[in-house]
Amino acid sequence: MSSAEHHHEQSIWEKYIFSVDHKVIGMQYMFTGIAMALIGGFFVYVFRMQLAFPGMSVPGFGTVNPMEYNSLVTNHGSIMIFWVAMPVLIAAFGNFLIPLMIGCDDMVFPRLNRLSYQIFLVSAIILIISFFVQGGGFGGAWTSYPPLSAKSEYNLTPWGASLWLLAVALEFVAFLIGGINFITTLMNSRAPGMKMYDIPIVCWMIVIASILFMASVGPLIAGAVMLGFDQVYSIGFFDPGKGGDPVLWQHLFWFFGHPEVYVVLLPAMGIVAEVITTFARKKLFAYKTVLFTAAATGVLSFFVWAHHQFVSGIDPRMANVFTVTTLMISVPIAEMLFVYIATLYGGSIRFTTAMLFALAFLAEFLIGGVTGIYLGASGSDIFFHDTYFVLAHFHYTFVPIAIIATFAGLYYWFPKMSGRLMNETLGKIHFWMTIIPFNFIFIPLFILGASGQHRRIYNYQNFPDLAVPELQNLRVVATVALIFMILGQIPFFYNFIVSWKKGEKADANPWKAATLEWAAPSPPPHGNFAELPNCYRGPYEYSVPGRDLDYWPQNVK
Ligand SMILES: [Cu+2]
Repeated sequence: MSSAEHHHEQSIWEKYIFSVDHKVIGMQYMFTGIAMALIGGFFVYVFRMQLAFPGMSVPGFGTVNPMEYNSLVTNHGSIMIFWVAMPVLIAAFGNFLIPLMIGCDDMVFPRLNRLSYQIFLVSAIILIISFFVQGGGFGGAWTSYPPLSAKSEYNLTPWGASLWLLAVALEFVAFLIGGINFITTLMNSRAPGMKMYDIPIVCWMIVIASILFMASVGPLIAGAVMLGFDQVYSIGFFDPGKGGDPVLWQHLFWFFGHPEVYVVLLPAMGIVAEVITTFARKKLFAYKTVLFTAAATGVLSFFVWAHHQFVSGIDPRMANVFTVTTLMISVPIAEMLFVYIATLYGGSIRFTTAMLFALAFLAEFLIGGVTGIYLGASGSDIFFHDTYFVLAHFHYTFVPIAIIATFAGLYYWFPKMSGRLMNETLGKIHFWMTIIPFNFIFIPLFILGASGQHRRIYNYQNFPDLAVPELQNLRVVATVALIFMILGQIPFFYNFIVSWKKGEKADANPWKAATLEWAAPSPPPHGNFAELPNCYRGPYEYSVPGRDLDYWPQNVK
């Protein structure tokens, strides 16, 4: 883009609605993701109230019938993964950060970038519409297994199921388009002199995640088309009565679904790495190790999917293979956690709110990782499968990823986004009001799961064999903790909204960080840098104003 194009007067319309500026698109993704998180959060409030106090009239919703329960659970999962974790961690941070951190003025394809957001927005609107069609929102779980999702007597929400499928497919298109932009921009638009190993680790993580997404989503899109035909024309790709195979869907889904975990995990780990290096005042302990283990994790993540299918009738010999690959994948992730801990060692640590969230990510994600080992081993999985143990395990991975690491990133880059500082006291109140209730929600669910409580049951009073009725109190503890966690977000929203307008003004580099985005003004204007940075005099020889010279950036050799 020419500089003349950068500096013409823009109407509000051009500036906020149809902008091609990567920062505006990033923030559109962020605000849409936060809005969807409110919907997904409301859903979990409703169904957890039903689980703790079956049959009660839930304030703000009313009584929950079994169909509504299924629909709330399904859409809570779908929303949190596809419309919250992915848009915020990849699209919002990727768009906002990549051009700023590699020192260029915008993405390579700004209009494609705008198209990506617009398709994403349409997908979100279609999903919301699907809650109100005949039969209600899709209730066949976020994994959408046939026959619950195909045209059959078991699919009680046929309209909701088809709209859900359409919304997910469009969401994938949006992220494919966005991923193309991230990869080409990282490869082509770096500041002159910035070499591969000078790229900030979070940019690498987002790009590796985009590649993983692209490589894994193809089979699922094919599967989605087949499922669509099953829904509308009863072709029977997944129907044994017509010669199809329902387990085929499970393979196509989890071939995508497991790499998907790393699609959101890697950006989260990148965010945490940036926050930790800045607030420990140290370079990342082993930059190349993190980079290569992330890539290795990505490759390995394509060979673990059938650990979701140990009880689906797959060949037990295959279960052994997938047990081994699944246990192997914990090695690189553990290695990354060790690098982060080694980065803290000997550092001059500042306990800002962003840093607290980053540290909490390491501790909480560790619990998620360790409990995954029991599920990855086919012997123990046969017991734990479809219990609340699974549910508690993946919430100990996804909540650290999609909530805790996201907050670390939001608190850290807020001054760059808004030009103002957030209130740290309110931030710390928010931190504790999030972390403490979070553990009180899911530790009881581990206990319930290990005691045999089955997932996806609407009213445990009716199914004493699957419910451990004597542990009802634990369900109440989890629900009450959830309400505390939801209330704990009020200080965040207050802080975020008020600080955006009236917070203390931030200079270009309030944290004295060393990466390039802090060389741009806060907030950066359209075009980002007054003069585009160059790194010809060696890595990071450009000066980031206010950089704390006591420490060096992560990648100086
Ligand atoms: Cu998996």
